[in-house]
Parts: sequence; structure tokens; C-alpha cells
Amino acid sequence: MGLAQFFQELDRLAADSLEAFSRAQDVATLESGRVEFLGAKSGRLKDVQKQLGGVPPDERPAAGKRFNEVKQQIQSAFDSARDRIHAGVTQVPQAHVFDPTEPGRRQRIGRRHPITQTIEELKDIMGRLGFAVADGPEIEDEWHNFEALNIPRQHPARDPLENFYLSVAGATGNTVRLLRSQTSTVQIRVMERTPPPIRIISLGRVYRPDTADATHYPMFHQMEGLLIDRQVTMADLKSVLRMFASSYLGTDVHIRFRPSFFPFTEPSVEVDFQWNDGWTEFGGAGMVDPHVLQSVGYDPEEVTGFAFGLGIERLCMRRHGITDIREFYKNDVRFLEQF
Ligand code: FA5
Repeated sequence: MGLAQFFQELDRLAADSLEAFSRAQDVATLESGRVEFLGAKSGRLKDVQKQLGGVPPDERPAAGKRFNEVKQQIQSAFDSARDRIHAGVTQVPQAHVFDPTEPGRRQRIGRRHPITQTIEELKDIMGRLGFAVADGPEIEDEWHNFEALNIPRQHPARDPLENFYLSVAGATGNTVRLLRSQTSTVQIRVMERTPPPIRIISLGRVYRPDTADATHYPMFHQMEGLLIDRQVTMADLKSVLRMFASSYLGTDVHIRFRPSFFPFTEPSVEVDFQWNDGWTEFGGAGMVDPHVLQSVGYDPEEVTGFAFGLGIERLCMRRHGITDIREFYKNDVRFLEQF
């Protein structure tokens, strides 16, 4: 084989192998290229090397020199393809890189409704004043919602337009029930089953067909308080409410009683708290009427007591500067997540 022909063979080998290695994108293609061009037994480089013996002796040094150059070229093309492919294989896609120095992504965590949070806080404060928590049903009978509370049948508070009445089917026919309109029902339930002394609170939903506006909602929450013992006076009521209000609003709060009327307390008052820039009404209160004490079997000559019922939404609104009660029930996360 003449030198020119040998050089031609070498050039073709170099061109083929460089192209193959530069195109290889994965380990398998790289390996088959390696076997084809650099294979120790039957690689194409080996074949060309064998042809070196057929080159005339005086031309062999030039042929050998050129052969070595091409071999070097093919080897380095293989090396760089291998480095490139290995780097690609070990490189994790950017999106999955975990960088421990980056600040964490904040997870959105659910939270309890502001009214639920307020209820927990009120229980806590009243618990420290010695009041235990009592519960009663939201679907009530007329005895607990009215009669036992000294609200007789003809009383306007029992008007169907003032209450959500229900007719509940039972074995002995339909019975009248209603969604309780006040938590005062729980006073009766507790007194019926417990001898005095009593010191309880009850917090929960009540229902009235009130038109929703900034301060009214047809479903709202009340905290009822009841204390029955010997020689309880209005002064005890006032100091308990004042301690409560000061704890809840976080500063010394003045209490004002305005004369009022509730069938189940005598005397009865509206309770106002003074906080920041003015007076706000939070609920009603009074000394438990002797008729009520009698209706649950207590002796009004032996024990007296006070009761109060405060609007929980109004308390929460005052404390947080919320101007519209409807915000609580819109389920707007932008409002709710502020608490
Ligand atoms: C009562 O419900 C009496 N049971 C309170 C009571 C208890 C008096 C024990 C005496 C002894 P009143 O109807 O005023 O009272 O309601 C009490 C409070 O509930 C109100 O002051 C107000 O804060 C809140 N409230 C009343 N209606 C609504 C309403 N529609 N939406 C939101 N809050 C209301």
C-alpha cells in the first residue's frame, strides 16, 4: 500500500470517528463508538495499524508518525465525549437541586376561626375567675327557652317572627322546638340538675331572624354566665364583669350598668364597657329573678345569684377593631388569616 493510500485510510478513519464521538449523546453510543474505532481486537484503528506493514519501508516512518497523530486525535475525541456525557448524566436538572442555604417556602397553614379563638380565650379568662364550662343544645324546647325563664306564652319575645320555630316529628306527634334565641337556656338546664352553689359559663351559637347588618347577624354567639350562692349582690356581678373585661381587652376597663328589662332577672341591666374612645354595649345582665329560682326548685330565701349574657362577636369586634360583623361569616381567607 502506498503512502498516499495509507494517508487516505487514516483521514477517513479520523473523520468518521471524530464525527461519531462528537455526536454521541449517551453512554451506550459512546461505548459502541469506542469498540468500533478503538477496539483492541477488531477496531478500525487496529485495522489501519495492520496496514502499516504494507507501506514501503522508506515511507514507513512518515506513515507511523501520521498514524500516531490520528490515534491521538481519536483518543482525545473519545475522552472529551466521555467527559461531556458523564457530566450530563450526573447533572441533576436545575429544578430539583436542593439548596440548603435558600430560605424555606412558607406552607399555608389553616387556622381556627376568630370566633373559635375568642371562645377559647373567654373560657380561659372565666376559668381563672372560677367559672366552669357548661353546654346545652342548640335545638331547644319552649320550657328552657321561655317558660322557665319567666317568659310566658303571650310574651312578644315568643312571637314566630322573633324566633326560628321547628316542628319536630316524634312518636307521640309533632312537638314544637326552636333554635335557641339565647344561651340563657343553659342556666335552666344547669340549675335543674345541680344544687347550688353554681358558677358556670356557657358559650355557643344562638339564632334570631334579625336582618344582617354591621352589628347584627341571624346566627351569632353568646357567653352566658351564672353564679348562684348565698348573699350574691349586684356588686359581685359588676366586679366579675369588670375583671373579665379588663382581662379580655388587656387594660383597665370601666363598666356601666344601664337599667333594662329581662323577664328572668330583677333588677336587669344592659352592660357597657368603656374602652379606648367610647362606651360599647356588650350584653344584658341582672340578678336572677326569684321566679326562675323557684321554677328549678331553689329556695329564693336561701340563695341568690346573678346572670349575664354577652355577644361574643361584639367582644371580638371591639378588641380587633372589626367594624362589620358580616366579615366573620364571608369565609374570606384574607380576613380570616389575620387572626
Ligand atoms: C339576651 O340575649 C339575654 N339573654 C342576656 C341576658 C343573660 C340578660 C342573662 C340577663 C341575664 P340581648 O338580646 O340583649 O340579651 O342579647 C345580648 C347580646 O347579644 C347583645 O348585647 C349583643 O351583644 C348580642 N346580640 C344580640 N343580637 C345580636 C345579633 N343579631 N347579632 C350579633 N349579636 C347580637
